[in-house]
Amino acid sequence: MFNLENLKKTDPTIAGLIQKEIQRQRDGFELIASENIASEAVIEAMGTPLTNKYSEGYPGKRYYGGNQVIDEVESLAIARAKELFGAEHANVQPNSGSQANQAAYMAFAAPGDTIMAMDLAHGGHLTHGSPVNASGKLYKFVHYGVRRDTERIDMDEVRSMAREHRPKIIVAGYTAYPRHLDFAAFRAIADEIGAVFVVDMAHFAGLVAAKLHPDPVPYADVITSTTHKTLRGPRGGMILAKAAHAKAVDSAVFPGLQGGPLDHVIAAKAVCFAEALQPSFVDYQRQVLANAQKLAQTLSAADIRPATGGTDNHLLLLDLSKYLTGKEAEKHLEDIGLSVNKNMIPFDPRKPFDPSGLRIGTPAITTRGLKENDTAELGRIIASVIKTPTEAVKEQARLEIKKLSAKFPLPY
Ligand code: DSN
Repeated sequence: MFNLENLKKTDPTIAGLIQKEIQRQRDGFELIASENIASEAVIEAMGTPLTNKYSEGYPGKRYYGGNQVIDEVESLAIARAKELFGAEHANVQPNSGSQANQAAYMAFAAPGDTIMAMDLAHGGHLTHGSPVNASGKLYKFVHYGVRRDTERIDMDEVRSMAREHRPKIIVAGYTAYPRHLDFAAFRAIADEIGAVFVVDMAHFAGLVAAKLHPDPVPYADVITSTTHKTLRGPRGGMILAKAAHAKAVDSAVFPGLQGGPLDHVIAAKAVCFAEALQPSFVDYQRQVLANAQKLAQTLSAADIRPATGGTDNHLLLLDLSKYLTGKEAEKHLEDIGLSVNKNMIPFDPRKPFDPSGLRIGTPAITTRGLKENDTAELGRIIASVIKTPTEAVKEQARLEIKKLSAKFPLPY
């Protein structure tokens, strides 16, 4: 339980809202694939006077005095990130995954240059060149997608597009793709055309850290990530790189894009990396995968189709077109205490604000302690509401979710 005593006196309104949000998280389940539940240790590190410090620059080379301790904190975070991923270089300053991606582009491309990435509508990300994002405005993005028949990335298509457009950078990574990526094939294509190969592993970083996922580190020039998804740390970003790219990456983050780093968050990233280096983190990630498999089986058995027929990772992309829209499903599930997000499915005839699909992930429920049997129960409740979203069914589902969530308390 957090001690909000000072906050309650200074700003009871915000204190009350924080308590209300903690209660909301306690009462239901987060099934948003990009969310997780950070440990109390991570949250404690974030809520410290490290926020008071300015430390533009990097350890040993700052623009402000008084950074002796901050240097130790950031150096430790860097060392742990390198150890965790076996990386030659790490930059722990990006404030978010978006800024990590912008820095990767800035390090290797000039405005107007061509970059190739996955189509947002097929599972990519806003910062992979969406026209409404800075990435899409600054660079000329070309997008590969998935095949209509398999709903999987077609590496022959990636290769022929790379040959045709000769991008400076090729990006592999996703927010809504339930399958492994072929890093070796991406690397070979990048080598063929002399492109820089960037992997955005924000979604699956925790699985990589646990060595339960193909490892991009041997193949990618640069890897961007967030620290708060499967990695279960504080909200933030990071970049790993080959030693040869260290200077380009560091200069792009600071002074290229950011000013003073968030030292309190960097301390929390160091804590997160230490947690991820523990054997129990591997057990956790193994359970994330087992729960995703169980959810896929339960929903498939209930005739709710996961795109590609299943999952290799922590997320499912459900095609709901037989029953209701993604927006309707998101609302019905929210009504019973489950947070999910509507999502486009590949070749979706509908629009992003009311698409045909739903994205569901298991990182947060696994942190809560759910095992396969519990996940199957959750899947059965989800299926009942998606297929018959009547008030009576929802009322029953709401009670079942309340009972299930009470069995798996938040750590705070
Ligand atoms: N918002 C994240 C996600 O949900 O995947 C990506 O930035």
